[in-house]
Amino acid sequence: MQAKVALIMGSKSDWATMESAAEIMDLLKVPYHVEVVSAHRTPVKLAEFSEQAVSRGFKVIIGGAGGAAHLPGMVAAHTRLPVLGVPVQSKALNGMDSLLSIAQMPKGVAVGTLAIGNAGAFNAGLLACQILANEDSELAQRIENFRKQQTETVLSKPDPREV
Ligand code: RP5
Repeated sequence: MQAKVALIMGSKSDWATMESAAEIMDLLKVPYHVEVVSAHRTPVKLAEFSEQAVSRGFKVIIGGAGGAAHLPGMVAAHTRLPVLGVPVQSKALNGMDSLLSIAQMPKGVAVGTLAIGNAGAFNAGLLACQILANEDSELAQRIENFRKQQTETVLSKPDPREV
């Protein structure tokens, strides 16, 4: 099936974080394309990838990067597709650098910024599915089921000492 989500990241070292986006998309049966595309090390590839994203049939792009995390913003500069940015937790500054680099976009070029680390990556995958679900009623139902199950799991074990 044609992948409608592009899951890209600045380095192979980002995969440990970004695989959380893949995890929820696998669960919700949404196909995605994965690739390392670096804003700093492969800038021409990043521009070409972003410019071709619409014609390749992608509907959403998830971009993860750490440190001076220009990737999501630079991708957004080259495409009208919605870009979800995931700040990867850096060693030096614990991801605050990544977060601010991704969140503080100038007016007129939008990036939807998620939380630092695995929770942010998971939610980026979930949000991409929710965007696609507007045009896919079966996917919408799978998301409803996921949310219901999550709620039931919390309600069924209210004792915090219980595993
Ligand atoms: C960023 O630099 C990447 O997104 C990664 O989070 C960070 C470190 O990259 P490596 O030195 O591990 O390749 O571009």
